[in-house]
Amino acid sequence: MDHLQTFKNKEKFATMKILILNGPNLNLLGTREPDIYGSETFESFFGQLCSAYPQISLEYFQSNHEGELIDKLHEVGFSFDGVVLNAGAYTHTSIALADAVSAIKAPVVEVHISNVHKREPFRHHSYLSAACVGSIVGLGLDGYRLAVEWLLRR
Ligand code: CA2
Repeated sequence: MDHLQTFKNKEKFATMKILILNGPNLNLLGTREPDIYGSETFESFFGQLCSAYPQISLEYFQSNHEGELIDKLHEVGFSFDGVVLNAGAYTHTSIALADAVSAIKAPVVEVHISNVHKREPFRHHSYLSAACVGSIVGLGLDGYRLAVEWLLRR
């Protein structure tokens, strides 16, 4: 029975596809403002994440353009098993991104590296939170890993 369960888990993980989607300016991670965002590049972190989860298919996409983020959500939203979304500053401005998250079938977990609630008031509101299954804020890059872990176990 144990063996069967392990086999079933492997089967499930083998087919799992998760997208990590980063918005504007997050391509600068590791190069500027290390006090807020840390000193690791996302590429380096993503390499470690892929090594930690060899049994699933992880894809990473970053764009500074709102429409490209929406297009990517449409592209994967009916075939992937989940999306981890850090929409950067579009979090606080974009009804269009919130509509895209609501429109797709894949569950979307919102992640913010910094604790937005400890920062300027304009960062306290997210248009995305209500459309997402949940949010992780202020835990640094580990928030992405925790979001992936949750998507795997749901
Ligand atoms: O804490 C987060 O993850 C944010 O989504 C980051 C956004 C900010 O607008 C949100 O309020 C919270 C900003 C991303 C900018 O990333 C940079 C990284 C390194 C250097 C400069 C900017």
